[in-house]
Amino acid sequence: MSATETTSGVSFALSDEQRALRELAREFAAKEIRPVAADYDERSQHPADVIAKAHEVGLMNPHIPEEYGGPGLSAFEQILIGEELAWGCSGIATSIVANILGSLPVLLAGSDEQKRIWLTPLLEEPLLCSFALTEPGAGSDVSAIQTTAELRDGDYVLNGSKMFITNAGQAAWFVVFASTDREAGHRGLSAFVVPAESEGVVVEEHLDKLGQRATDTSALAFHEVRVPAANRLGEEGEGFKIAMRTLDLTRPGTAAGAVGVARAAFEHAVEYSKSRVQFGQPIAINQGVNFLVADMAAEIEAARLLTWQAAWLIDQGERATLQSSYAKRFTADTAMKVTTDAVQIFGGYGYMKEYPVEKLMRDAKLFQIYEGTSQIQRLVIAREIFLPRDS
Ligand code: COS
Repeated sequence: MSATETTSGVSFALSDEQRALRELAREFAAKEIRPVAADYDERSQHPADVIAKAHEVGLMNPHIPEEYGGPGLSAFEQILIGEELAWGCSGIATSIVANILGSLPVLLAGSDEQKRIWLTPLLEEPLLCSFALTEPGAGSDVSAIQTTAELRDGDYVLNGSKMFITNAGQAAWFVVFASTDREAGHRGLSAFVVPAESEGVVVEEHLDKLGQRATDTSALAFHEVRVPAANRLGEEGEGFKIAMRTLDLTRPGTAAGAVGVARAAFEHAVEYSKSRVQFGQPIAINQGVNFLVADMAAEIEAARLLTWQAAWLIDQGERATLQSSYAKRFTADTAMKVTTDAVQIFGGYGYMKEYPVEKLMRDAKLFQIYEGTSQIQRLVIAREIFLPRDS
């Protein structure tokens, strides 16, 4: 498909099962997430109890296939859930859906045995796993990873540090990307499953963030950490591609989260503009306000459709690098714009913690940064246009 070719054969109709799934997630977000969101945000507290409830009702690990004990939901069904959870609170939602990011490398590159060892327990109890890619000096530039994995007496020995790792302080295991061949650049990166309890693994600090504060984001260090060779995912040197293929699949989920945040801000803005009276009439009457709301509505709709398209393509078994980056870029920037405009509509009240929209604006900012900044998405899109890859 070319960069501007619209997909054909798309149906916007949800099946009864998909409607029920969305309703389950919506109700969960309304009853279990929204009432506690401000408190978790204020305390920057990991939402262990909400995660346990999400696990209990089957909203965690939707991507794990039935043969490993999971529900095996499609990418499209996963994003239906993702939008609703983030509508509740994107900080809490990120804590829940980060298991998808953490475990996808195992699903993509692991052997059948590795999948049974690492994925099945995630279904049995609310265990967390983390995707440990980013480093203090290697964020956008994944090929600059400095963590090393050296083969010694049949084990790999890991040394290095990781930064901004979601759920790192809570995870049972990490997928760590490390260099097995420094000379080979990105072709020298490999991926390993590292149990959190391994000797030499240090969760360094819980980082204090602007938004999505309910998500635990921590730094990690590895000091002479021995990892059995059986924990390597795929072959040596395949780590970079495993990371890229993972991000192709997770970016639509992140995009759905951005849509959920934008939708929440939109709903608050509409309600407020109908009830706030200035100059003797609701401010919704003013074109200056209702044009803002009209743009919000249209952009959220476009953002959702791009997200649905990316997920749909994945479900067709197609490579969705381009469409995932379209969705991630557009939804993140839309969430930032919509939440900023919602604060504007609330005026002085919008800037106050007492009202919900300042949190949404803080939360939205992270969508333009994590899982590849909006600039990296543009870079991916431009490369797909000018230098398309075959696989
Ligand atoms: N799927 C499969 N393979 C891919 C791929 C993809 N989506 N994207 C790139 N590759 C392959 C390329 O084909 C190339 O293969 P060869 O080694 O066979 O030539 C290799 O990977 C290197 O690709 P490229 O030259 O494009 O790599 P760059 O170092 O220029 O980096 C970007 C590419 C910038 C896109 C990548 O580093 C990136 O995505 N950065 C952002 C990382 C990110 O999202 N971090 C957030 C942390 S996770 S919360």
